[in-house]
Amino acid sequence: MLVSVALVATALVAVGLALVGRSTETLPVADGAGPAPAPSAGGTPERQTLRDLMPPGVRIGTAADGRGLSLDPAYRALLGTEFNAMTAENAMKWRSLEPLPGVHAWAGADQLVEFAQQHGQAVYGHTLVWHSDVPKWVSPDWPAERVRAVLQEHVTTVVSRYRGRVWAWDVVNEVLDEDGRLRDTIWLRKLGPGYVADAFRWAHAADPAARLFINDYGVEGRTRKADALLRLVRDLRRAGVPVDGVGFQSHLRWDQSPRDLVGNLRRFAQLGVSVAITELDVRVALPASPQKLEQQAVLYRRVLRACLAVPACVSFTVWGFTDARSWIPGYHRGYGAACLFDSGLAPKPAHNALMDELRRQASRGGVVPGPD
Ligand code: 9MR
Repeated sequence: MLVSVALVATALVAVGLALVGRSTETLPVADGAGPAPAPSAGGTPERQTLRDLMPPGVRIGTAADGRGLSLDPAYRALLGTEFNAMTAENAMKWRSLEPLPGVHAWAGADQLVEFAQQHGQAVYGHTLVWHSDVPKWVSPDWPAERVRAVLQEHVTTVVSRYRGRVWAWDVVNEVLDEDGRLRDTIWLRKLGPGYVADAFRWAHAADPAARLFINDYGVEGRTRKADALLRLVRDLRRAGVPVDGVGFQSHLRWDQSPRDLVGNLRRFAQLGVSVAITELDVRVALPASPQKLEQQAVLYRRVLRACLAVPACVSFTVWGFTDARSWIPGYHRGYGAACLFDSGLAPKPAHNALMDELRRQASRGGVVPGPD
């Protein structure tokens, strides 16, 4: 019975999306995964999951953590059933992949890619060029040519290794500072602003089929930084640089909603790129209370609605799904409880809100009108 409900809901979503004009591109999963499981395959007979209800053409992803995957069967089970996409939270960062020059440590990233293959999940690669997590052996004292050579080698090696198994890459991450200027990094200092375009060209050469994203935070609403990102993407596209998409990280606070999420996503889409919610979490000031978790749920729902309202939005990814393994308490003192599941892996109001939103949209045959 529940299976047929899920199938009907899925069909209704398909109709709804046809009405709003979303392209229903086939979702490639990691190579070798075989056909993606049937819509209800992720859920137990008793419980539908996000993955069961997500409309075709939009992936539901999460950042994944290698430790959780190796050590915690309950974590593995939820990861495999709730999501049809995953991003390596840390395992594909340069410092993780190449601890010594030319010496690669692929095991952590490979483990995630294999898990994704086994569970019909697409892999979102994160991240090739970033100012953080650069291996210590890369020296700012090197001449520019040497810096350029190791960066190109890194991008080419990593993208080539996962060619056909990673559907999209964050090629450059957080290249803008808070004022919207190119961030002062080793890459900008040594290579000049052209490093951004070069990184996309190197990645494209290594895997012409991968979707190539620029990813940043603080750009979800109409901010000055978002204006600057829009100009940067427009200029790159005009110059023929293979930028396919823009990632909106969306590390939000429970009491602050970005301004005009839908309008902001739309203006990027008008440049001809895909857009994606890439790292959503909504932290609350501790201690959490039922009221704060309800407000948090409103924000999760609002971001999902914004993505579903914009046909160019191809994925909706949360930055970890359980409070037990979130980065927030370690980085934002006094905050936590940012995820869809609590530390005992029980669904929180935010998870219920996403499920409810997906069901409502399916039953109404498309995007529900109203404020974002
Ligand atoms: O969640 C990640 C945390 O475990 C790492 O210690 C940290 C540094 O590598 O990166 C965190 O993830 C970041 C992501 O890679 C880029 N956008 C911001 C994320 C949160 O800081």
